[in-house]
Amino acid sequence: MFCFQCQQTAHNTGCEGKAGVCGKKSDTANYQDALTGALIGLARSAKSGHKTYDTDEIVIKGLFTTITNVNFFNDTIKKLTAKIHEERGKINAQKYEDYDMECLWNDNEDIRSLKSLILFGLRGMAAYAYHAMVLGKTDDEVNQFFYEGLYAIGENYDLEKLLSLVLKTGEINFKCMELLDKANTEAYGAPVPTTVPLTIEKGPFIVVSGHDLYDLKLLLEQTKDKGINIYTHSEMLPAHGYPKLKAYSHLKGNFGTAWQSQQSEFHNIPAPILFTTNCLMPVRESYKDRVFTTSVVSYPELVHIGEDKDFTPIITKAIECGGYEKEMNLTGINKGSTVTTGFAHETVLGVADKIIQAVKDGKIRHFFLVGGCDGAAPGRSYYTDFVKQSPKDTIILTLACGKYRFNDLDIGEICGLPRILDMGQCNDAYSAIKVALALSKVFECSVNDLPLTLVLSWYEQKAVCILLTLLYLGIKNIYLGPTLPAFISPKILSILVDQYNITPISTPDKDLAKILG
Ligand code: SF4
Ligand code: SF3
Repeated sequence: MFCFQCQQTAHNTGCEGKAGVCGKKSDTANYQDALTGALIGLARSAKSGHKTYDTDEIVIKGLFTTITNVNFFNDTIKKLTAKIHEERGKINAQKYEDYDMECLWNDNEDIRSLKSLILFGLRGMAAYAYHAMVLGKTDDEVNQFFYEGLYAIGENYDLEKLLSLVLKTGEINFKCMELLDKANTEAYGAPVPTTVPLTIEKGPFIVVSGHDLYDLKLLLEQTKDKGINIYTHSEMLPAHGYPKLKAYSHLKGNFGTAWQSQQSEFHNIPAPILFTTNCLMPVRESYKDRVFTTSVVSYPELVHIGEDKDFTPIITKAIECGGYEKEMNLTGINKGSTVTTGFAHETVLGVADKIIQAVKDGKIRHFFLVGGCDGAAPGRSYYTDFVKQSPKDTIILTLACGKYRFNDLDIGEICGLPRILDMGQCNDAYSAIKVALALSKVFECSVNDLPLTLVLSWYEQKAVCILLTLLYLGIKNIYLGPTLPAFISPKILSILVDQYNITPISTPDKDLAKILG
């Protein structure tokens, strides 16, 4: 096996040998490579063939399946690969070969670097396209680009051509995030500011993790009036801000913190957990009988909820487990008892006048977007310290699961606005970009000249596609950590540093001093 797609890759060079740091075994990694190679074969076939909606769906599912912490089950991966081969035959009578991923891993390091940026960006984007697709929203340009990008990985393109495709991945991902924003807000309403308790009430409950709001909605519907409470986990937290999800009175609060703490947080939990997407970690014995998967997530021996979305096994398990006997006052990592969410673009732009006035009056000196993935690396305490040390006249915009490092902190308000504004999941980077673009219009300057700095944390491939979107938009001076991606070669890094001044994080005080100068 060889895999270096995520931030925790071994020695920051690549996972090899018997298993990756995430627990993905070598045979699973090899099956995932075969699946990706088959997708490139399908893209070759689609070039002169006639792809259909089914083909798009297979491509999106295939890419999503290979994201870190999504799928650990060889059977599912092999079945999907067989389906890709079958589809290849359906759309084109001529047989196109699969691509051998070894060619990529052994390629010249700069070519490999750019192709990896494209491939990992496509994987991240596929997740967003999938969430939009289940809500009935697709976009031809987005779908078409999956084929263009995959095709390119199998070709001998030069650096220049690949670099332009890297930026195009960012451009198309922006469209894809816009599509998902539209799908989510049309289905569930525009998010509103919401305080979410971390207390777990007594009695049966179900914990829902991952990013898929549609799965959550279906489960809420199926558990209505059954005496079972529902708690979000990790990236599902922003669901509380959506009016049509909030309306379910048994959507009670949030359980636990970010994904990397699940093994200790789920240890002996008296309730089942549903994983709708990443990040699933190898499941421990102490809670193995209570983890359920659905959609593209799967793991050996766990019950998988299929396309009929009949959640009966989870409901039965919740009743059997019974929940806690008394209310549990759980807290966040900084001992806070509630967190807030729901500050998406509509809400923030709804108070734009107030924000603009506060900036003009000097009450808001600077905005920081401190967001992205969480993870287990010790260096990630940087983000907690950064927020704690940020001056009182600054606003922290945040999104994705990295916020669990600080979202339970009470760091005060400015002009009635909380200083920490949670804009949502990682895909809600779209909201942050919308707000930044709107502010740049008002202040008649470019986004790079706004009193705004992006301090990002990355882990998996959705963070890759978001980073590419920011680069495509010409956003400079991004602080990135906790480490730089292993798949970016020194030469490609120097291009990114020269053109975009991407800066590795150092220490909160040094970076704050530099930014606020
Ligand atoms: Fe290693 Fe990350 Fe790949 Fe897992 S996903 S095998 S941790 S690089
Ligand atoms: Fe987190 Fe896995 Fe990336 Fe959507 S849940 S951000 S790491």
